[in-house]
Amino acid sequence: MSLPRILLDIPLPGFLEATLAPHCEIYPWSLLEEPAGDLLDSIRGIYTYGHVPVAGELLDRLPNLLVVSNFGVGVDHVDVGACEARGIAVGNTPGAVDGVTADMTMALMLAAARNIVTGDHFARSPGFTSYDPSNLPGLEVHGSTLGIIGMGRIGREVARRARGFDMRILYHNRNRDLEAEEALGVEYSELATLLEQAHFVSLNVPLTAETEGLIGEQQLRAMREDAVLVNVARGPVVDPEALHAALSEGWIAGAALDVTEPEPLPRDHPLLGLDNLVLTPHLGSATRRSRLRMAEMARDNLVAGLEKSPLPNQVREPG
Ligand code: 8YV
Repeated sequence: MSLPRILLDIPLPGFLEATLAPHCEIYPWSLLEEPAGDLLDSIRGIYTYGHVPVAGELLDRLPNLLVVSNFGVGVDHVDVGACEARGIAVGNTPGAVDGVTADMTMALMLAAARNIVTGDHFARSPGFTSYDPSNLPGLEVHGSTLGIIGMGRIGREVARRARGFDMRILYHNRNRDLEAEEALGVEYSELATLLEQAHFVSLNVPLTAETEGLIGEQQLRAMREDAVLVNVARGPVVDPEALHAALSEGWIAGAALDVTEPEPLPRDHPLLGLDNLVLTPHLGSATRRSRLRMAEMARDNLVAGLEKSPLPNQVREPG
């Protein structure tokens, strides 16, 4: 019996492709350049890895699509409503990325606060000739105030870690989370108060119409001058022009971004010239174990969708 056919947005590394190969026949995204016809009609699944938009017009070209399986938790690139309207199931990988993304949040916060990247460059440079106690004074993480925006699964993991650093933890979320307050000792805060008080502001929200541009000029100006902004969520949550102004004019002390808008930033983007910015290339969930967990979950969603069974992790349009 022939295997169901799926489209893959960007080529997968071998160890990930091996998880899919027994279950489906994989076609490249470039297939969509072909005119409508039997091959496109035969596509039953989409596996997204590289964040390509999966929305209306594309879905119209694949009339027999059953499932969109996303390798990752954030499905901001998938029009879930349009899929639901066509009876197409959408799957993601919650849980697989929570701990690692929270680890990355802490790593970026510490890196920005303690000049890890600048310090590394300096320690390798000819300029480092002798120990100097006035070198690169940083900010203290322990005992300071952390503001977590988005108290979902990742936000909670960040809070758990921050408790080990004796931080006071404020959080802002669409809904107050009394259980998290009780379990993690976090304090609910209006966004304005959080921005005004936090030494570190961590963005842990999904990208939605509500969170796009959430941190712009007004919010950055409201932050403390010694504050650091950490974004492991999605680039468009932060306005990049406003962030550049904030960092170069000293409205805030620093930022650490694992995600940007656009991503990657153009090589001549002014943010790339700033020393008070730590930047990583979307490594939030980049550990080998987490990649494998994500691959297994994404495969299970894909296979279930191809069999017209309920997905183990199905995304639903809110409301
Ligand atoms: C993934 C992520 O690596 O899970 C997510 O939402 O942002 C990342 O951890 C990415 O989505 C893979 O394409």
